[in-house]
Amino acid sequence: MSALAGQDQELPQPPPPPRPTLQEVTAAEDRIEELSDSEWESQDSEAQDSDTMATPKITPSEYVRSVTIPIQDKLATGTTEVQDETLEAVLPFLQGNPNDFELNMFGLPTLRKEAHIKFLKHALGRYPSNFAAMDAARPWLLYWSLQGLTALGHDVSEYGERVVSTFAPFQHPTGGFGGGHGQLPHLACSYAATLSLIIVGTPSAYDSINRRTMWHYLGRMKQPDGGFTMCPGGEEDTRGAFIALVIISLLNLPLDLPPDAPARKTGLTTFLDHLGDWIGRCQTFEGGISAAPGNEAHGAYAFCALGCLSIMGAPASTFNKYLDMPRLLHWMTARQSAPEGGFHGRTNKLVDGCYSHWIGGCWPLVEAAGYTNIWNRNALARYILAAAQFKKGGLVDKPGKRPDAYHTCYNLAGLSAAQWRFAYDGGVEVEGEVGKGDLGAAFCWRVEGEWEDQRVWGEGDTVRVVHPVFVVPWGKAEEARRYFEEKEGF
Ligand code: FPP
Ligand code: K
Ligand code: ZN
Repeated sequence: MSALAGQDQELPQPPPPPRPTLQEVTAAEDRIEELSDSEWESQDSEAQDSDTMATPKITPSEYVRSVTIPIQDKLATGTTEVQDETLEAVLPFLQGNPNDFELNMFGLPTLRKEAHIKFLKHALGRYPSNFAAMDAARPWLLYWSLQGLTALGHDVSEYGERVVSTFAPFQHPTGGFGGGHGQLPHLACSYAATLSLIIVGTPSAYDSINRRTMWHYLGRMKQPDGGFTMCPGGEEDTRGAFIALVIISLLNLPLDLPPDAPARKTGLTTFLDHLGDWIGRCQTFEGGISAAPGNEAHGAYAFCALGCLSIMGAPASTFNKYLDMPRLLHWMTARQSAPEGGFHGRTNKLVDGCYSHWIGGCWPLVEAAGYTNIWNRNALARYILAAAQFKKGGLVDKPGKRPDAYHTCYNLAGLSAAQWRFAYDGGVEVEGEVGKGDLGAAFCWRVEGEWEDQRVWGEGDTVRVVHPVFVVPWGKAEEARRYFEEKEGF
């Protein structure tokens, strides 16, 4: 199997890196914590006398503040054990440079673009037989690889024609895309296919999407309570709501439900009916957002919910209308792991590079709603550069894990959220601007520039701007929407 038709390459099988022990990592720290301030000082002068620099020139209390390890619960549980193991795996990469990467001017590993490009090009190639279980995820493998490559500044036009011909048989005669030829359509596949074709961005890529049948297919996913299912009879969750609006907005489909949409029987007439209220019902007691009303708040579903609201209208209006923002911000700020600096997806769970996007990508959206400067973008960039880069290329969940296209794509998208400053220009009318029709809100973003005042990434460590709502290269969403706005009807 291959993500992309017509290529013959072996997927690299790099060995996992050696894992340092917790003992090695924390031995010096334990010794520091056992010392009083005065003992510390005498140790320090002894060290200087013997002309070695065994301990840093700070007091224990300063040290504890500087590493910001949160207060630890004395009760040991499965949760605290895996958290300790995670710290054991991550700390050496934050404190040193176990992979001997080249360092930037801030002493952090540089973004190893060429190695990651090589990894993603391989990810577009052939897979070993055990990847057969991933067959229905081929659209995803293509999207993650293409999006990751563009974030790294790689020109993907060499793949354009093959992307179009690969997806052509995945499109179902009744609308939407499946995971392969002959498979039933599904919103996840339709999302990955649509974004991949929009990244290619040629007229033949655009025209390969049957917009009329897609509109009918999305109409069949709309539910009487306002949400969307992922396939007929499938889960109704915030992914469905986000994906439906991404596709309607990018392809400039009519906002009216098609005449054959079952939800019309219950009085609904447009894709937006009851949608904001349904998203609001997904906000939980913790303040975060879950897949569906009553579930546990989770980063990936929160991004989908905020992305959906960002397409429905200006974030400042839709977020404040449908969500309790102080509670949401409280939950979001608690998702940044300390001292790791990366994000985890839900309460009491582990830092993971993919949440660099699922949570990291929520920040530009809430910033567009007016809530700024309440997350640590440098800590995220540090986790990605120091802990999430695999030695032989590709990015990972956490040290000790193997790289894959998914974690490579979403670490890089999270790095874009950390590095780039956006402004939301809703209401500003510019001649020739796209997105003036229905669901045009996500076309009102502007790139202000890179964060410059405080940063830990060097010139070469900057990724290309990733669109904060559509998660495609900056400019590609606008080009697609313009193309479909200029088309008469379907
Ligand atoms: C839990 O996995 C994670 C999920 C159930 C989220 C999966 C959903 C996405 C990745 C979002 C998809 C988005 C779109 C646009 C379709 P886990 O329990 O292994 O991870 P955890 O311990 O980090 O929660
Ligand atoms: K995980
Ligand atoms: Zn992950």
